[in-house]
Amino acid sequence: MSHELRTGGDRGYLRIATEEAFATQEQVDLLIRLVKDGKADRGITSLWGFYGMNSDGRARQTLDRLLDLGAGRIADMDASGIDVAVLSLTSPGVQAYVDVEDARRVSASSNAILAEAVAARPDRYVGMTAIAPQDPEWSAAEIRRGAELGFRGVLVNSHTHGEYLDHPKFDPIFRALADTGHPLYIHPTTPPDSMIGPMLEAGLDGAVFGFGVETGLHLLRLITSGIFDRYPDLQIIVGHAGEALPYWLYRLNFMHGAGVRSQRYACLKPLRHDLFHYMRNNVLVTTSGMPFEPAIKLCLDVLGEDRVMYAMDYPYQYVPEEVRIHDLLDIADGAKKKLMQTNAERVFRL
Ligand code: 1DF
Ligand code: MN
Repeated sequence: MSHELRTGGDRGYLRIATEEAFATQEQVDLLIRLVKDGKADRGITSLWGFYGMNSDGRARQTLDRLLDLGAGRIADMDASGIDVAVLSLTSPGVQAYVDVEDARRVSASSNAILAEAVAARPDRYVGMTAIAPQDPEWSAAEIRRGAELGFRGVLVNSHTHGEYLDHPKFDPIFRALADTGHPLYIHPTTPPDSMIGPMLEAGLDGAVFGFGVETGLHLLRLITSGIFDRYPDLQIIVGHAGEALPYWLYRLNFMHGAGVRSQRYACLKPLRHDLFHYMRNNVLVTTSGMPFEPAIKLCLDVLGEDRVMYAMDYPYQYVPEEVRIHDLLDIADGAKKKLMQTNAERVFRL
């Protein structure tokens, strides 16, 4: 039971893929330098020691595809029936850099390269702004500049040197998100040194597990810190079927409520709503790397059909067969069109 994968909407919907990565040569060169100089944390040393410096076939091919915003990428989209790719600077973006000037410079130059690619193929590409949380005020200005360049969202590769966006110093970033109305995509990176030890020891620090645990924690910290009470219109997107939070939601909500009531932690303050409310009003999840019917159905059940969006996770998971799995999901036609096309059009204002 297989069908051809064509662009153009022959199945009643366009396919808009929402977590699609690119890299720039400058970004990669600096990551490799960081790793070689021993200045990267353990996770980035593991991740970019592989993708940047290994001759393994998967590493080489992935890097070639990351660096291609031209004909090769469009050909892969055509071959897998992807109409539109929402593009973002690959993990860890510029967030692993120690030098803040490096982070600002590569963030800005990557945004310029992306803006040019989107301008060349506005029919196929949508861009998200890369930021340098090392400098929150600069990042806020870059979010506003990104909106002027035509980007439709902002993507952060989770923690920055072990710091999380619930820290008050990052507030200018949320101010700028509120002013532009852009959604924030929290994409994974490897866990910080303070978390990675037992994962690295077992070879489970990367996309296999560490990514999801760390990114789920990031979103959960933002929710429990009250970010959505301060910014009720803010929309945050996470990939990989919600980085496990939809699955855990009952327990998270129960135990969070109990923790708040017992006043066990000074940092856990009462929120205006329960965790279900924020997940159903402020959070969207994508199916990147999770073409897995039980997980997608759980997300649809927990968050509702307006809050789940398709993603391929190109080029890390360029598996055209997984597009077919999405096409053949046993869900109503209306829900499928929302999943593949119209939720992304609404969220990214396409
Ligand atoms: C991997 C996966 C690496 C994803 C990534 O960035 C990444 C991987 C370096 O498979 O090692 O972004 N991903 O999104 O699943
Ligand atoms: Mn990804």
